[in-house]
Amino acid sequence: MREYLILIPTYNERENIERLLKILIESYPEMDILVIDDHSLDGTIDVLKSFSDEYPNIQYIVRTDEKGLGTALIRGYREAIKRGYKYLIQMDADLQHDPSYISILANKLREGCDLVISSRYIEGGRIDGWSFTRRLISKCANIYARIILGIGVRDLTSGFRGFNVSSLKNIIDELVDVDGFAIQVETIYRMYRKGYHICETPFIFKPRIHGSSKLGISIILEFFIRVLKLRF
Ligand SMILES: Nc1nc2c(ncn2[C@@H]2O[C@H](COP(=O)(O)OP(=O)(O)OP(=O)(O)O)[C@@H](O)[C@H]2O)c(=O)[nH]1
Ligand SMILES: [Mg+2]
Repeated sequence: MREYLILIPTYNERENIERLLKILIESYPEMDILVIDDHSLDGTIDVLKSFSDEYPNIQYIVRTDEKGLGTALIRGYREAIKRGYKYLIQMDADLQHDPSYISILANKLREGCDLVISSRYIEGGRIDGWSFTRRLISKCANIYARIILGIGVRDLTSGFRGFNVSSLKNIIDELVDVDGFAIQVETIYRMYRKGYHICETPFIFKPRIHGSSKLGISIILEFFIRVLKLRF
């Protein structure tokens, strides 16, 4: 069994996932890749099939019974535990998460971080290409969660991160099924409560070129409610 699993959730990301998988194969041949797709209808699944036919280290799961980023990631975490990986790298498919940062995350995990977050809100990090409104939502979500939960982490919603799988194993049964990015803060909070070593490294978030965002009002609302429930 290999050490690293890269976990990527997808929903209608055909062009992006094709580009991303090509880069990952070139840059990180030693890592395995698992894509969790929620029955995309844009040809993403065809791309996944052809890559996994050609490269044995690329696998994918198409979910037909469930939908949503949160439960897709939880499924991926469970697979990483079941398959016995030591480290898990989680990233988006839409190329907003530059794969060159994976080596930094991997190093941090080796150095002893249980969870390492690619952070847009520490020195050296930033967001390129988001609208004012999108920035505002992200900023408010982070300030809100930091105050309510009392955690010092600056970027609680970043989906580009690395886990030590043995620590993930100790929180997996506490994770509540959520649809959207509330899962990102949920995992941080559970690990923080257990006293795990959480690190942040600076990261420049890139604009989305292909495909479209899946962020909607219900996912934003879910986040604000879920944070309250976590705390109280
Ligand atoms: N499996 C699965 N993946 C999803 C779902 N919703 C989003 N994703 C994936 O999760 C990642 C993040 O979703 P995005 O819509 O890009 O969210 P975001 O990056 O916060 O928002 P943008 O900056 O607007 O793109 C992408 O790889 C999506 O394809 C879903 O319901 N199921
Ligand atoms: Mg995105």
